[in-house]
Amino acid sequence: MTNEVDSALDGTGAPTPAPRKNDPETLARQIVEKLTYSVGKTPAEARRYDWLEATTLVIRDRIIDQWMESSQRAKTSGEKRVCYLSMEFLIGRLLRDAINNLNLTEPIREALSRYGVDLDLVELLEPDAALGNGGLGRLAACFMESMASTDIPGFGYGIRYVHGFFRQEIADGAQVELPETWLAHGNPWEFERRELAYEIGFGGKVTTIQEPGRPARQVWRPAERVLAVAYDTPIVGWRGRRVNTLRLWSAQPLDPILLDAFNSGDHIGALVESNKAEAITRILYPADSHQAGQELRLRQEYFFSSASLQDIIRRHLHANENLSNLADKFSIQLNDTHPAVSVAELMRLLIDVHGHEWAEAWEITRNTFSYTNHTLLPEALEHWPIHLFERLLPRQMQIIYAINAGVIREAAQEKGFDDSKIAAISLIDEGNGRRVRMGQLAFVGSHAVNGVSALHTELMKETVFHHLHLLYPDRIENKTNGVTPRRWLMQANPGLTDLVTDAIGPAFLDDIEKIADLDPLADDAAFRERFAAVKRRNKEQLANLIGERMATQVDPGAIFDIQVKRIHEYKRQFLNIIEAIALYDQIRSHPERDWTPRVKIFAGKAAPSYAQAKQIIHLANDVARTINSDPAVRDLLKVVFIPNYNVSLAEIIMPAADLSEQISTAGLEASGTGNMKFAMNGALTIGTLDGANVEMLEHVGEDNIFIFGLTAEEVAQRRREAHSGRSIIAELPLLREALDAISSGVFSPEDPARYHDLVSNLYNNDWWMTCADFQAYWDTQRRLDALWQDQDEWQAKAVHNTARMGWFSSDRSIREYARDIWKAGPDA
Ligand code: GLG
Repeated sequence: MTNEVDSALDGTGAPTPAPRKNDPETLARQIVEKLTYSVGKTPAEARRYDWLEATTLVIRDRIIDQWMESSQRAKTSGEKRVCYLSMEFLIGRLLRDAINNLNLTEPIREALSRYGVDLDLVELLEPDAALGNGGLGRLAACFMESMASTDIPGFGYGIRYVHGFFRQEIADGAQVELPETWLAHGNPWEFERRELAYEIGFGGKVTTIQEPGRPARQVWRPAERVLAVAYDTPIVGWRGRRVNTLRLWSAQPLDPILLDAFNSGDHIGALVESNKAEAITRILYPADSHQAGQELRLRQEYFFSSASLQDIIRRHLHANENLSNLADKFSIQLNDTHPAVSVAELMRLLIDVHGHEWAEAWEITRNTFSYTNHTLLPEALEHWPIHLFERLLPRQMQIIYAINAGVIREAAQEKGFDDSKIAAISLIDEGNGRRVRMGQLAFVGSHAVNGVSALHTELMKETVFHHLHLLYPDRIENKTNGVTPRRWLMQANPGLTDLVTDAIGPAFLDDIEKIADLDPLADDAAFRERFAAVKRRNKEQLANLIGERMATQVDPGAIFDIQVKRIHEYKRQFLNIIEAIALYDQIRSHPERDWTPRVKIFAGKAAPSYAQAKQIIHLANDVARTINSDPAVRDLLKVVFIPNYNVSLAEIIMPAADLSEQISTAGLEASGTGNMKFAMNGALTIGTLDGANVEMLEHVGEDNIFIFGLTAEEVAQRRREAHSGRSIIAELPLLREALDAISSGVFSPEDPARYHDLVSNLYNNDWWMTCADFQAYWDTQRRLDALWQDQDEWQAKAVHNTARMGWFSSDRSIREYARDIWKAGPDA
């Protein structure tokens, strides 16, 4: 890319910056300039982190030119803008992403090498921005990148947490949580926007004002107020074509210190208000697929929703007379129910602040919002006790009651819903001590509601939103997730990217579905060999990391069998560990057989309060310790748990997998996105018919994916019947012996009863179908062992996976959202 675009600034006649040159010579000079004048070091004195800062600043300048151009274009063209409201953006490191998308990787590498500096080592020092928990937050990050790459004027709105997702250490096999401090040394990617600060209220009272000859008005006088201050991060699209904004809100007190209190000697009391305000954006809640029901969480949700809506309204009124046409100019996507209070807040702003009538406000609201559901797990569906909601957000509560009354009227009058159906759609759950149901609120306040895979969307219609679907049958649609091929293929796997470019030319870089041209090369022995060689190098890199971090030697010649994701019972890491134990047993009992060597790799974090998940981490580590030190298994089986899984680690792991474990209990994983990253990088999948695995099967073909186990329907059926694991365990000696070994303390001799409950739970209640699916899983693993012996076959299937996964790009997802839901973007 040339980057030689004139930055049309703001039309004030200010001079435009000169076009920037991108040759290594110029870049090297500019990096040294930044090092001198911004960092204050000479090249001789500079440490690696100084080079990081100088390089980042040079790249940042180039981005800013494009950023201003993109924002100006969106403003003046009046095109519809898309706002993605998300409590989480798991963006990871940004430097490599920016360099790659500006096509500057080689010139920057060369520029730095002139000073003996290695770009790869410099990049490693950038903190990994972990403002998210897992799939949901990472999806938001992929979507931001894809919106910029597909030329959609997208705007991310979220929270600038001071502490992101905790750092995980493993001590004596158990998870330990440590604070994460990504902002400790400043953040060159963000720009504070002091002029963009909004007041956010909490608590207080609502009074009715009745002026003669006018309709009654409600006025909310909050008891507490804090400021939301904007911090903007540029998000660069592919080839730098468009740069969009991620705007994160930070909470600040209106008065930093209460001087009266301070002067009267109450030094701590003087800071109470300020601490309370700042607490709102201090830390990310670490619960994934689980409702975190504390008051602070509701404060966070309302805080960022209100700030974002006030900002959107300001932006709209900049170019429009009033808010009547808001929905023509802005689409707001609610990422899960975390921002669902926005529905009530927008109504409040429209009616109380901007004087719209209820009916018109409701029309605008519904036309503006759309909502994505990410899970059906009952424990993850957000609902807030009425008393808490009312105390914190009294006016929004009134509005929710009024919305509810309208919906119920419609259901009763137009659809003849009876009481039980009304109870199911009501925004108020009368059963559990009266609660506000955020899913229902998001649903009724949106014109489109989507699931994240075909199966999940169908299950949404049948389960959580069954009755709302009957009431509004056109509202639910599917938008299968995707992942950005820039980060997850090009940056994470440069070896494969070069190989593919060499084989089919560079067109797939701009249109990833063209990677399908690779498909016939699966039959070409020479190509397969090169493909396998790339994989081998990636595996060596991961093996080195494991050797360095954990002092465990693993053989890159073995199958790298990998399960990395949040630790959750439904994701069934436990099933994978049991299989490892059964295999260990078999290798010891039958050393004479021709075993296929395997390295089982795990990584992932457990929510700090999720006891079962923490036990599973402990077990994985205990099993690893025992197996890895047993000379009887030689190099045939190794088990590794890599601590502190995050985006950067994933970028090393995904390209190094031979086998991807996607083994959730069918019907419970909404989509998955790790499954896509692995397959794109040529891993074969062993998985259940769950989430997006179902669509991956359709795309890669049944010969190239290894599906086993109960279907979602069978799981639901079994759950309705008795579901003890006892009878299954009695019939399967492999399973029984593995469980006996766990519960008798073979892996935890220092504390033999450690896993007693974990195992006895399985006997009593096989809720996650671990026992029910065990045999099918075992058999499928043994088929894979056999397949590994035929490397031609294995590698051909791996090539088919890479070639056929283009559809799972988040560019495709985003184009579908733009076309069907937002009606925005270049094709609108
Ligand atoms: C959810 C689901 C995943 C899904 C992701 C993104 O559990 O299956 O892929 O959102 O839609 N809580 C999540 O991470």
